[in-house]
Amino acid sequence: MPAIYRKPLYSSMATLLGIAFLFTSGSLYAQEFVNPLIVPPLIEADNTDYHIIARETFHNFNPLGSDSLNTEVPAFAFVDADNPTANTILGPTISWDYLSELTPTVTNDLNERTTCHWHGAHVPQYADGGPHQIIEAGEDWNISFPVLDKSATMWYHPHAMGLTYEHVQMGLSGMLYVEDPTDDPVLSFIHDILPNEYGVDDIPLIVQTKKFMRDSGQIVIQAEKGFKDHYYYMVNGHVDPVLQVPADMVRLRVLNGDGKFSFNFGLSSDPQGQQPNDYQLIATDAGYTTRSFTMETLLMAPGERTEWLVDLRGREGDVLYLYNYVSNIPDGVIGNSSTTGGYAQNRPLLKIEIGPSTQPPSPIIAFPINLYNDPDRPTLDQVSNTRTKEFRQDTFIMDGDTMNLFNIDSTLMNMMVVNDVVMLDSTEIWTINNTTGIAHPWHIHDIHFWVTEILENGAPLSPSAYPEIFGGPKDNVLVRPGWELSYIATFDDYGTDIQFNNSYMYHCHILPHEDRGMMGQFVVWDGENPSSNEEPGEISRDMTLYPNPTSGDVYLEGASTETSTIQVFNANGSLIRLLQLPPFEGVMQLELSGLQKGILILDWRSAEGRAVKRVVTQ
Ligand SMILES: [Cu+2]
Repeated sequence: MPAIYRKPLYSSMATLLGIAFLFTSGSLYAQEFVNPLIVPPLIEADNTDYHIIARETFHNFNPLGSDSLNTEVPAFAFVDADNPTANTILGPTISWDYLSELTPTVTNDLNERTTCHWHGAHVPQYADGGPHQIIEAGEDWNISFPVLDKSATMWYHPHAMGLTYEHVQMGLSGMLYVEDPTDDPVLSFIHDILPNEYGVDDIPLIVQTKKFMRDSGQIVIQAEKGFKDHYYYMVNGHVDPVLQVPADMVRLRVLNGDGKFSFNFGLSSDPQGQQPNDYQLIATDAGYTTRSFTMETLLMAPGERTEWLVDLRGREGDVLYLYNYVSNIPDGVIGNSSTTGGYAQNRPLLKIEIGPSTQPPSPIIAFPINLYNDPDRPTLDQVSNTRTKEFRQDTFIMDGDTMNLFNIDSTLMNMMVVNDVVMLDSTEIWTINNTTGIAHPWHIHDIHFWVTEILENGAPLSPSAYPEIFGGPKDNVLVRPGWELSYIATFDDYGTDIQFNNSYMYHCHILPHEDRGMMGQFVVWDGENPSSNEEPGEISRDMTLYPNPTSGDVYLEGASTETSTIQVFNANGSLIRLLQLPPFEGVMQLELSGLQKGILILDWRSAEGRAVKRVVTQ
């Protein structure tokens, strides 16, 4: 193995000068389909104290290809501490059992901070791996928590504030499976009828893109945040790989692990994608669909997972391609031709060669098959609160520069603002409105949701036309321009007091958007003392807020020698936001955007005393 590469491992915009694109013309690289598909090693579910390491590595993304990308490229990877030499850029596939108690360790052997987020998992805040759970360079992250998810295909990736896209592009991501619980009769029956031999008839497919640059002879991953450039498409870390499967019922677990692009997946025997084959959708992000749905193409946004059954019985000797039908990707969805400057084109991504049957006969005779009606799925009569989030594009002034940024509710992510307080055990309807011209994938941590309604420019869409959105539980969904998408979810477990490091995230899963602040935080409040750090105390001083009433920003004039907090209540006395202020003397802008108009009561607690004041927003 070459010596560890100590130059910057990825190029940012600041270092673009002097670096050449790997492509010199506008054409795509030639497709060869000579690289084997890598199946990441599996960490079995009985390994409850598994240990993974984020580290620097080298990876050949095109090891048998004739293209100049056939070379060792500096990268980052998660590796299994017990099997660190596995030749894969993707992390091991980690398997969890329902209700098992896990005590994993994540070691950061990089030269910079990172995190490890279990995307899709219903875990405590301290184990979520979001921006508050930083693992500094050289440090271990030791956590323990129970598995409360059932039967799902999830994944894990870094989530450090401002660094997520770079770290995922460098290679840090892996699959996370929750196995079917054997004590649930329905799920264990489903387990018995579905293919589940890992890497044989149950295949993980992680689809991503990367851009490469040549830097003084060394090819490096280029992780800048623009959209209109040359990308290599890869599955499980190899460009244009080949997979051998038996002529049996085969299960594909597909993850869009890309940071930017949506893909429109189909299967075809034709390298030009003619006459796509049917396949069966059997699971969405967070678990099985209620029944199987026959699909021809399936639009998947960054962060989304689906599981498919492909009936290959009797097809020994045939070839199928996993195909990206770019020409059918709707307007405004990043990944179609116009949003990539014409770069994205209809293209096969994976060649599947069908060999002889090796598996026992599948008991499935015909489709559709009934799958799982989750008894814990919330119903409309349980709803106790609704809230609306808006995808927007607004002008922000940052360090003197005017920037036009995608955001949620006119607010950019602030680690010290709890944007939403959700009551423990409540069932809520959230509506996500997209007022921008670009589709954004909404992802929320902690919970799974069920989409209840989509309005497109005010008119309802038919759920039967979107089984990949309405057919099963989700944690990640593409909200297209002009859509108002509503979902129902229950926020049970893991109630806490209201502190910033007890927050879960919601955000756009186009990672450059997330990194630039298209993210917010919520706390699941247990209803006890809002903040156990502070006793309420007597109101001991005044504060100056202006303008009041206000139609926009609110400023606090005053001083505090230490970090202080402001609890924001609505007219009903519900705590709806928490702000943390650094020590200051003078005027501090308060982040109150995105809250409903009306009377707000601000309760400021600082070392100097407590002040309470009313603000009217209009
Ligand atoms: Cu976005």
